Amino acid sequence: MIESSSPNRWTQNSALNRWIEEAIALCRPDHVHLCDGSDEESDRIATQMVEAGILTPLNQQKRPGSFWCHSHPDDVARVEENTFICSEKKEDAGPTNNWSEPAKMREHLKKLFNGCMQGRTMYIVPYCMGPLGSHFSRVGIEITDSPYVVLNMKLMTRMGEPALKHLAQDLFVPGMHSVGVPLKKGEKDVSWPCNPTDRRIAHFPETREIWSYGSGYGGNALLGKKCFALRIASAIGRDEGWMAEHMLILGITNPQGEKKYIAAAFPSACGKTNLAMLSPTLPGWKVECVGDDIAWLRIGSDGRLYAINPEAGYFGVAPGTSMKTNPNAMKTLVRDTIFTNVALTAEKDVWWEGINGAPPPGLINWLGKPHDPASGQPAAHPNSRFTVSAHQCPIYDTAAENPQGVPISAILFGGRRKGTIPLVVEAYSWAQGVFFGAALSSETTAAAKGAVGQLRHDPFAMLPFCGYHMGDYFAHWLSMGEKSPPDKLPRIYSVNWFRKDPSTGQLLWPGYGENSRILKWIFERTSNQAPGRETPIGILPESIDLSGLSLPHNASENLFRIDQKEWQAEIEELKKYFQRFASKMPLALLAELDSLKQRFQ
Ligand code: TSX
Ligand code: MN
Repeated sequence: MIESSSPNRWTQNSALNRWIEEAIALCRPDHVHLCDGSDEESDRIATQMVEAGILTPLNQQKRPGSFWCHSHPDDVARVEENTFICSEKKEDAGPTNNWSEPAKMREHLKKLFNGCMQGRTMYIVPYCMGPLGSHFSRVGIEITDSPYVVLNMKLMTRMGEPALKHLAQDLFVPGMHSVGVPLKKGEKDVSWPCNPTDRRIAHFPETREIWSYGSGYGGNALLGKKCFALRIASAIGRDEGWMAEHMLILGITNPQGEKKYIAAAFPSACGKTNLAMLSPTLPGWKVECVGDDIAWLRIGSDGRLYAINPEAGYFGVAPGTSMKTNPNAMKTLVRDTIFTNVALTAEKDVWWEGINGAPPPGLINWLGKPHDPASGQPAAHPNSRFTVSAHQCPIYDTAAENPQGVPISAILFGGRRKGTIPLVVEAYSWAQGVFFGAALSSETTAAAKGAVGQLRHDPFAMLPFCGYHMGDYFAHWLSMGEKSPPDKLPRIYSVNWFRKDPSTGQLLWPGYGENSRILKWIFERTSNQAPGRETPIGILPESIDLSGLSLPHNASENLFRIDQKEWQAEIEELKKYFQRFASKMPLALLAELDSLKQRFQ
C-alpha cells in the first residue's frame, strides 16, 4: 500500500510532487517506483518481465542484452482515429485533427483512469527530450503502468535522474499513461495488457499535457515521441518561435572533408531511417546520422537554422531492413535491442520479411504461434519494430550531443510518387519551399491499411502529428523564413526516389546508397558550386554525377521530365486540397500555387 506522505517525498520540484500525489490518488497503484534511469534499474525490470513471460531473452551469443516480445493482436500501431487535440476552440485543432472539448475529455479521462493501476506498479519516468544541458531541450514526466514503456523510454530518451536535474531550470510536460487493465487481488496478468475498446490518446496543447489510455504500443505509449516531441512541441514551437518537425537529420561530408547537415521530411513507408543512415556509393563521401525521425529547429544568433534530435534512440520498422537496404541499422541492432512483433527463430534470434531470403524453419510468428509459410501471412507484423539506443549506430554523429544543435544547409521534402514529381528540384525561395512542404503527398503501400497506390496528402509529413491548425502551421513556417536573410536560411528541395517509367512501370532510380548522388548535387548547390536550370516547377540539376551507374533506358530523361498535363492535374488537386484550410490558408501559399500555374502558361 502507498502511504500518504509529505509533499516533497518524490523530487525537489513541488509542482511535480503534487502531480505525482494526484496521480497516485487517481490511479491507486499497488506500488510506485520513481525511475532513476540506471542500467541496474532497467536490468531489474527486464528480469521481472522475463520471469512474468512478457519478454523472451534472445540468444546471448547472437544478440546479447536483447529481448523479443509480441503485442496483443489489436495493439500493433498508432491509433489515429482515437488521437485527439483538445484545444479550447475547435478551430485551433483544425480540419486534420480529431478534436474534443478539453473539459469533456478530462471528465472522461478521469473516469477511465480512476483505479486503473490497481494491482500494478506505477512507474514515474522523468525524461529529457534533447541533449542534457541544451537550451533546446525540454523535460517530460511520463507516469505509466507499463514496464515495457519504461524499458523503451530508457532507450529512446535521456531518462531518469539526469532528466530531473535538467528540470531544475524548466517546466515539465506531464504525460499520464495506462494500459487500462487493473488487476484484481490475485488475478494473473496477461503478457500484453491493453484495452482496445476504449483507447484514447489525448493532447492538451494549451496546458501542455498528454493523457494516453488503453494501448501499450509505440507512438501511443512512449509519450516522449509523437505526443510530446511532435504534437505538443509543435504548439510550443509556434508560441516560442521555433519548429518541431517530423524530420531526419544527417551530416554529410564531401571528399575534401567539408561537412554540412541536411534535414528531411518523408511520409511513412518512404525509407526515412534508411536515408538517415545512408551508406553513400559515391567514393569519398560520408554520411553520419544525427536522427531518424524528429527534429527541433530554431534560428541561431548567427541567423542560421539549427537542429537537434530530441530523441536518443530509434524505434524503427523492422521489415525491409537488411544488410542491403540499411547495413548501419543492422549493425546497430547487434545487442541491447528490444524487438516487438518480429518473428523468433529456433535459435532464439529475430527474423522479418526482407531481412535476407526465405523464412528459416521453426519460426515463431509475431502472434507467438508456429509460422506457416503456406498461409500467405507474414511472420513478422508489417509494423514490427526495433528499439535501440542511437549510440550503437556505427555512423552516429557525435554532433547529435551538441547542445547548440547542428546548422542545417538544406531541407528535403519527399514522397512516394510514380509520376509528376522529379528526382530532385530546388525551390526558388523559402516561400516556394514551404509550398513544397504543404504540397507533399505520397502513394500508399501495402504496409498501410486501405487501398494500395492511392495518393494521400501529407503536408510536411506532419498530417497525424501537428498539434494545431494545419493552416496556422503553414503560416508559422512562412514566418520562420522572415527571421533571417535568404542566404542564411537552408535551401529547400523536393525529392522523389520512386518515379516509374510510365510505359513499362519500371522504377527509374536505384535509390538507397545511390541517393548520395542527389545529396552531392544538393551539397554543392548550397555552396553555389553546382549549376541548375530554371523550370516552371523550380531549379533542376544541369547534371548529376552518374559515374559508374547504369540506369534503365531513358531513365535520366524520365526522372526529370516535367509533364505539363500531369502538372495541371497536380495544381488542380492542390487547389482543392488547400480549400480544406479555408481562411487559415496563407495567401502566400495560394500565390505560390498561382505562380506555378502561370509559369505553365
Ligand atoms: O528506403 C528506401 N530508399 C531510401 C534509401 C536511402 N527505399 C525503401 C522504401 C520502403 C521503406 C526505397 N525503395 C528507395 C530508397 O531510395 N527506393 C526504392 C525503390 C526501389 C526498390 C527496389 C529496388 C530499387 C529501388 N531494387 C533494385 O534496384 C534491385
Ligand atoms: Mn515517424
